[in-house]
Amino acid sequence: MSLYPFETETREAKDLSGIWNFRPDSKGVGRKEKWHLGQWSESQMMAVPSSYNDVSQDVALRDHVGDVWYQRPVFVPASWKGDRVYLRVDAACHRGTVWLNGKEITSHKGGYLPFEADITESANYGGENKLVICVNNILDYTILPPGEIKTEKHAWGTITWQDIQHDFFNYAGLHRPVRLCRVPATYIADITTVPSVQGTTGSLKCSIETSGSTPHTVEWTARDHTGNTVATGSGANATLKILKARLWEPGNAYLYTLEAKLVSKAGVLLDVYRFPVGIRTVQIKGKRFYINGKPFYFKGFGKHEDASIRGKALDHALNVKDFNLMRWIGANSARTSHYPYSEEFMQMADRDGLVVIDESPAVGLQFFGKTTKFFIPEKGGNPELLRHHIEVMQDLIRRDKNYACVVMWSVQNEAGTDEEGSRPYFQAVIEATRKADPCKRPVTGVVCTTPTTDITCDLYDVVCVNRYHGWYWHPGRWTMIAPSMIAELKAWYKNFKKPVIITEYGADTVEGLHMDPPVIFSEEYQIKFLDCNHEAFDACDFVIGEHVWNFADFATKQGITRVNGNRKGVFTRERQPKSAAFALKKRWSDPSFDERMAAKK
Ligand code: GCB
Repeated sequence: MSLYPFETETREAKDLSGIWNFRPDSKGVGRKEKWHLGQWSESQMMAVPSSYNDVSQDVALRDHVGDVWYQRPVFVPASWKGDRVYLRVDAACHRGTVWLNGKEITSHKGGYLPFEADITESANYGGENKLVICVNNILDYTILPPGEIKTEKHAWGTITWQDIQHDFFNYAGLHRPVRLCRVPATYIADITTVPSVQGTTGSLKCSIETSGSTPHTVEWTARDHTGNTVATGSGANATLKILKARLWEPGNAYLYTLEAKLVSKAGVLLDVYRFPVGIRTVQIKGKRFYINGKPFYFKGFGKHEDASIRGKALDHALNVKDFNLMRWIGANSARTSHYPYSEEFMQMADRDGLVVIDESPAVGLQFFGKTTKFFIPEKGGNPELLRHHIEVMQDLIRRDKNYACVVMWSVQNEAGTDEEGSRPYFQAVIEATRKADPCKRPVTGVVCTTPTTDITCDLYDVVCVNRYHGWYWHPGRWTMIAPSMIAELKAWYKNFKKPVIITEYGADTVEGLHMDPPVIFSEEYQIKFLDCNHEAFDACDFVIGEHVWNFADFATKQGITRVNGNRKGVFTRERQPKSAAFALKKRWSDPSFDERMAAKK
């Protein structure tokens, strides 16, 4: 995977978003019948990017399990010959295989990270190319998130379905853009920046990976928002020093433009890449989390990439609305629960000053007493899962390492971290994560175990806990929330001596349902539930953050505990506020809130 395909004077990217030809492969015959040759006599229309599930009137497509096929013609300009040409697929959920002109050019496992195929040799320049992508949505125990295909035999027949252990609909398809890209034959393959601050000087330690045979030198320039050069450097590794640097701050982001140029010995520009970069520091000391040396209290949400009709697809209008709502309500942070979000989302967070906990797609590694079997290869577990998990963390960090908004990695959500085998498994994942990040950000994982049963939390820098007193435990009994939460939080701190973020607390709420005294599912209960939790958080000086579950209502699989999806949103799925939104806004927008949280005793 190379750099995000920003265009420059040496680089081009054609966004292939639009209507593609589409065929669900309900009988699983596509490969045998060579659908990859792209000679289709019939097909449906499909939007890219989109999940395919909710755009159809066909229940079989909504609940489809297996392959679907996408196809479209692609024109590769003759002028691109001699350069490096590649296809970039930003997200094929959950497995993608790509053919160009009938030849397989790449395949990839994992639905939330980009992958590429070099087509420099195989493209038909100055003419049409047949692009075919097969996307498979099957989840098993070798992929994140894990799942299982279940079969039940009855006298009247056999039924088969995809079983999942996570609480969001298994949307699938080409969820993010597909692009045709051109870079020079000798090009910038990757850039790594490590920011630091010394007094009023900001430093960016920059390093570059290049590819290609033309000998070259590297020139670096950092510019401010007016285009003024504020620092320069040269060489594959350089440290740029910006005097009187403006720092990237939560809610008050400042981004410099970093430019890297490859110049030939004869002084010819070979390649140039520019991207926005923020300077900030992150540190944990004792009970506090510091950004730029100031104590930071996380207030915000666990989110989802989810909306009606397009499912999990990138939607710029929706993202802008979400960022506006987060600012409106006074949120300063979010977790990319439960998978890496689009690069465009990360860029918006960087620009808007939204602090991000960047999470892997390891959700639902809960095997309910059978964890040993999955986590320990010697006991029959599949080593493929751990290998894939480590690879996903490495790819995520390669993709997101330069974003100032990312202040912590989350390696998992609610794994069975009280079961034998989970410790060596996560020890390996955490170690690989720390090793992969050049910026050495803190690492966490989100637990739902108890302070006495968890066997992994000492491995993390921050204890992140999902807790639902007054909802899953003692639903409706809100008077119990504050005392039971305080007792539990204190036990987490006593046992692990790390700052604590409550990464999930929330109550399903049907907008328009009013009950006084408060009763579960009513708007009044959501407010009461949040208030009682806040009373507990405010009483614990080691609590450094609160992320309400969830920002907005979202789709789940069908089940008797979900009435039209998960309704714990503070906003509806259409992004309208429930009453709790106004209560949260009052708490989080209070000018003294951040100061009070920072000074908690
Ligand atoms: C959790 C999960 C989240 C669910 C939530 C709920 O603990 O992390 O994915 O949606 O609970 O509402 O049940």
